[in-house]
Amino acid sequence: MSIVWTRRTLGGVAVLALVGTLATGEARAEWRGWNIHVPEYSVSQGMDWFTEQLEERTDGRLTAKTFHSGVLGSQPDAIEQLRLGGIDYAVFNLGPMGPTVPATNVVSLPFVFKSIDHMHRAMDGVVGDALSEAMEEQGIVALGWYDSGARSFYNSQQPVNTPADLEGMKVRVMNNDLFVGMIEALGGNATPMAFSEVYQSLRTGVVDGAENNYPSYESTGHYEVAGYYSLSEHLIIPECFCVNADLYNSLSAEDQELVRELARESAQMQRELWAESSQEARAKVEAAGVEINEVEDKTAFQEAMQPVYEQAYAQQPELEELVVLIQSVD
Ligand code: GTR
Repeated sequence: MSIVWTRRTLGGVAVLALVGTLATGEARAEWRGWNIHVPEYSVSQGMDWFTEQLEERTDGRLTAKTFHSGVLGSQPDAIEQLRLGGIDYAVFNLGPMGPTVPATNVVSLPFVFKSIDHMHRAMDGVVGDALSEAMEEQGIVALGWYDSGARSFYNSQQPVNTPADLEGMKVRVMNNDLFVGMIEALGGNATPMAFSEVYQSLRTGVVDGAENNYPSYESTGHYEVAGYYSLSEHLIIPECFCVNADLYNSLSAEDQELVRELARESAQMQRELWAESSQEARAKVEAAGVEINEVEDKTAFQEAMQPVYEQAYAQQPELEELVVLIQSVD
């Protein structure tokens, strides 16, 4: 048993309490959380609510601090850090989770969900359960599913209406070969790159475009340097509130339940904020002069991206069953 000092507030007065970490052994006094987004982002707000509640509901026995804006490193690195215990909890997009937990690749297949609501129903049910199990085998406990809307293409050159408009274009993708295949299937050149590097790369022409949802397009300032946003909505990828498995398993059954409940509630709250913030972000980029276009014929993109499924099934046959599982959800 190790002894640690934690601070807690009683009736507004800060007091120091001496507590033993008991079964938690080496666990940090204050959990350390990774987040890629700026503090105003819906994901950040959900995580902040979680940390406040955790401290309040345990009278300061459990405390956590979230480091926003990616200051603890890139997402692929943070996923590894979370498995090793250098980071205790995080909200990750499942896109870059694929190299670590291959089953999660299923949600990175283009047009795999019918809608954002369909994604929520699937993740809150059988699909979420199957992916949680696969993640747990890699030391990651998924406690709740956050929203990340739908991702669309944007670039500095021209509106994208058909796959041919992406031909020869240099497009930044998240770190996962699946997305490289996706851009290649459309005739573009894919560049996997950390989120934090995209702004400069767009500005200097290292890449011509990227793809993301409205809130990320807006909060990163990408709209300032890539003014064409085309509503292809080709990817709907959920995000997970994840905790390091050793830490989670070291908690009492009651604390596990509390942490799970708070993560779920924070996800619920974030989903509501998401819907609002997407509209706000759209209004903001439009007001700044971004040209937004609907993509009339999404089937053309769906058909052009079909090879992504074939390649993925060839490499990971179990994905086919997971796709069927998604399709079994109404
Ligand atoms: C955002 C997502 C981030 C990150 C980013 C990216 O939509 O919330 O976690 O994955 O996209 O494109 O790297």
